Amino acid sequence: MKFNTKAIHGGQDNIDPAYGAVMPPIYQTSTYAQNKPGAHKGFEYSRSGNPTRNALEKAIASLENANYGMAFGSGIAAIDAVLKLLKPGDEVISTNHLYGGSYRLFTKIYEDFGIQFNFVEMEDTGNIEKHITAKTKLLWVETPTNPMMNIIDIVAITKIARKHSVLLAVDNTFATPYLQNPIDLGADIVMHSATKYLGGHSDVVVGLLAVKDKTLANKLYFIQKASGAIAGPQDCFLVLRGIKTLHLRMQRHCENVKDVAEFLEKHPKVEKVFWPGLKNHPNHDVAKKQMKDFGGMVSFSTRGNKQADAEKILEKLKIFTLAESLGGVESLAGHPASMTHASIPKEEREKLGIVDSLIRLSVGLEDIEDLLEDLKQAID
Ligand code: P1T
Repeated sequence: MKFNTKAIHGGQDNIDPAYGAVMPPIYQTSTYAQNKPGAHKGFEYSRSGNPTRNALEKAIASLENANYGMAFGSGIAAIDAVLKLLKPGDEVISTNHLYGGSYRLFTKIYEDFGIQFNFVEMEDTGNIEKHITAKTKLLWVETPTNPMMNIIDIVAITKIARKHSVLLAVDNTFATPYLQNPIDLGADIVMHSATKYLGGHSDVVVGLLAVKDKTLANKLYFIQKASGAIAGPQDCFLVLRGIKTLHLRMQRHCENVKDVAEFLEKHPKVEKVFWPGLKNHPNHDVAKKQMKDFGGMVSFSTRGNKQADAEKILEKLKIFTLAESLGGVESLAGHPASMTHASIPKEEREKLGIVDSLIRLSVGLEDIEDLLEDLKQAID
């Protein structure tokens, strides 16, 4: 099946053997009757498996050209499950640009459990090999990065991961499987905050993993069951419903963001625009090579770099809602330094370009004329 067909049908065969419902029913049950001990219809207890969750897990495996999927209670819970593959003393090399909550999980939880993280600029792959030791077990990549929209070359990193026999995990939240399939590029694990584009309607918090290898999948299923951070059936249903229009929504997000980025670039009060579709973006060529289009997110800073200016713009926006999160049908605007990336120390944050005037936009599906007008009146 091609992508659009997979978004609607992928992994969804025989989804309701009871009545043939076209959408997977919400199996709001904790447990399943057994005829005699061990004689059941494939499900025993909803922490270890639930038919609605199973449908979503199959859907994400299909979309990411993987063989196995796992659904968790949040994107962070999905990342947490990947980190539980590690042991004290192990080392991780992570991109230095990443979602603030991932950074917080790494440094405030897992460093205390004896795992060491090296945050390196992965746009230059030479930096990675410099930090690899016999203890390195995992490379953690986020691309495009949140909120600077840097692009990391997944194929180049795959070569390093293979050479040193370490796992490569890619947070594919910003790109979605519509734009980029890390497993096809050689990654071992793909992670999604399905809270964003996959759910697509800002009404659910869910995390997903997809993997190809059976042994790795079994370890992750064990962690999912043993640690228990599963997604509930109602939430899985909402993500399944969102996925059915992913291709249409992403296409329009990409069209709208292009016009927004071009508008921002020309505005005299805007200093810099961060969007991988711009020819002057430092990783534009890599983005063109590994992504189908450039996504729905754009960030920009204003001349003079004053937080007060960013705050004024954010207060004046009418159609863009000032809120954390991204990837819904509605346009959102955020101030990374005080919101999504506040957990990164100021000095570190500024080195990454997350300056006080930086504004991040999740460009939604409204009419582009209205979005441009809203930005114009707020920035003017
Ligand atoms: O929020 P949650 O579903 O737990 O997902 C965490 C997460 C992981 N990875 C990336 C790239 C993310 O952007 C996020 C969540 N991000 C936001 C809430 C935000 O506004 O950026």
